[in-house]
Amino acid sequence: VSALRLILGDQLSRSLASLRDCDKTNDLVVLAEVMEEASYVPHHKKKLVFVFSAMRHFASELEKSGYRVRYYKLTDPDGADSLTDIVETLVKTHAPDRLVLTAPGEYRVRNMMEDWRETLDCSVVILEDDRFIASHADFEAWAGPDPKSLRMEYFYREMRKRTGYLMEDGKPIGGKWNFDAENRKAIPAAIQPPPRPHTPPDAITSDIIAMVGEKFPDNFGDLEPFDYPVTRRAALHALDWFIDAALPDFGTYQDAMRTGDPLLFHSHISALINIGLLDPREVCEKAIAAYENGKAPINAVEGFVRQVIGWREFIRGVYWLKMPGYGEENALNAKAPLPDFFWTAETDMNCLAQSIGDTKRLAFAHHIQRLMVIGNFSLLAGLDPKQVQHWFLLVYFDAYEWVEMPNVVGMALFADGGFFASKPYAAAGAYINRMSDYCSGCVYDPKKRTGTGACPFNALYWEFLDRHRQRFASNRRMSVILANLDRFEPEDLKAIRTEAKRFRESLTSAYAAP
Ligand code: FAD
Ligand code: DLZ
Ligand code: SF4
Repeated sequence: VSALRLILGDQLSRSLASLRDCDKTNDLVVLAEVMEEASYVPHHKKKLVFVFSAMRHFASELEKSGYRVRYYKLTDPDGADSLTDIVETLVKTHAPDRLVLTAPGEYRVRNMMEDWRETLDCSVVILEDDRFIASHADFEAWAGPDPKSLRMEYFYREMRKRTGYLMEDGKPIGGKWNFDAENRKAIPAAIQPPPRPHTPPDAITSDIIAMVGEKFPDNFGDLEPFDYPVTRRAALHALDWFIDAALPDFGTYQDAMRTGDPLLFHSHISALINIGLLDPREVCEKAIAAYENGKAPINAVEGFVRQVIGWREFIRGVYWLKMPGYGEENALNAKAPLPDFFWTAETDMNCLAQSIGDTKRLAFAHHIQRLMVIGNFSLLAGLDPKQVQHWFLLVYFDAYEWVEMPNVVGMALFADGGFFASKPYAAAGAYINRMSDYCSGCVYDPKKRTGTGACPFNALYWEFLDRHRQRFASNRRMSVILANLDRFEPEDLKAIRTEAKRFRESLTSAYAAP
């Protein structure tokens, strides 16, 4: 063997840097299901099925294309517990000249690979993961030395210029960079999203479902029904469906939430991009083609492209800039343990029961459910950022630390003190009531601030602002909100404090995380 090429479970792209110059005759491509990766957090059962099945399908496609592939199943008797064990064994048996790798998404795995440089008896080559549009060096150059704060919007404009996406003569198409103001509508009951294509399990996926059921019975979430794309072909089919059927209304209803349907007009492709089955450039280019062909409006296409070349790339940049140590940040000194209902979805707060219920069922919830329901609750209730990160990393099938951590630490919890969020994403019941149908099915009244039947988000919201008043006083974007707080009568404020405290004390956290 000349080169050993280890492909990680989220590197399932034929265009991957470490496959590009592969010598099909002399090189050995390796993919390995290992317990260490399968259990660094107790992943949702559907996430495990998704990753393993996509890995097995990818390996089998490589084999069909003539690559020499060594695939380790989790249950193989000659398997190993960790990626380190796998490469150590293979280097001993095959004595390759070099181990060729594509840089991993996570810091933890990068450290592991750096250790291999010392411990393995062959050279270790780590190539840049150029499936991302901005390299680490690009992002660092844009951010400048030791930045105190960064804003996605400016990074996004650079990315638009660099890719030329939605640009004409150096200017943004449609006359402005951002059409977000048009993308905040609630969804009327009469509007039904078009039916999605199905991808029922094939024999490979069915085997894995049985294996995950057996080996991970106590992990969070429903194992079945499993209906996610696990091949490049099925991923492309899902993308094409989105572009044709859902993209036109994606922008308008991007922030809307509806009972029983967390997908609505969303693309549902985050996991497919993150694992490598779809490429971020191709998804943007297909969306832009739909705009150019008059099939989707600018607010939808710009909104979508911004998520992918803006937010996704920015979030990754922040992660690598702030690691190590980012996960430890706790600017608001939040210490409360995760309530049991995060695991059971059993709470009489309907918005949380629905959003966590969707998460349990599907290993998915859309952005506003994550940010403005579950994240917002975690922020207001002062939940420990480490526990919240752990939860978000294990429950979603698109979750890898590089994308989960900044979204939780920076966006949802303001635990980095506002490194990239100009103000906390805190909201009372009125926001959830405006953007969803959850409140009509809830025992609480979103319009009531305190007293019997009042929505708990309301007292929590005002008490949160009251608690952090000093910190937010110098934030210009918070001044109007704090001025409202100042108008409360002393007895109102007292009731808010008492009820928020009582509510927080009523939360139980006895359930052991899986
Ligand atoms: P769409 O709404 O259709 O958006 C299109 C694409 O844009 C997504 O597929 C995704 O690739 C990208 N994108 C959009 N927003 C973001 C963002 N904030 N960060 C990174 N990419 C983005 N996304 C993950 O991929 N993995 C995570 O672990 C994850 N954890 C999150 C945790 C919290 C607390 C929050 C608030 C957001 C998190 N997100 C995460 C971002 C976002 O919620 C999901 O990417 C999105 O819901 C996926 O659904 P979709 O594919 O239908 O997205
Ligand atoms: C998420 C995941 C899981 C569950 N299992 C594996 C695995 O068995 N083997 C593997 O190579 N990768 C797996 N992955 C993806 C890795 O965790 C991911 O590559 C790293 O977190 C780096 O982003
Ligand atoms: Fe959530 Fe409050 Fe609405 Fe109930 S009333 S669904 S708790 S926002």
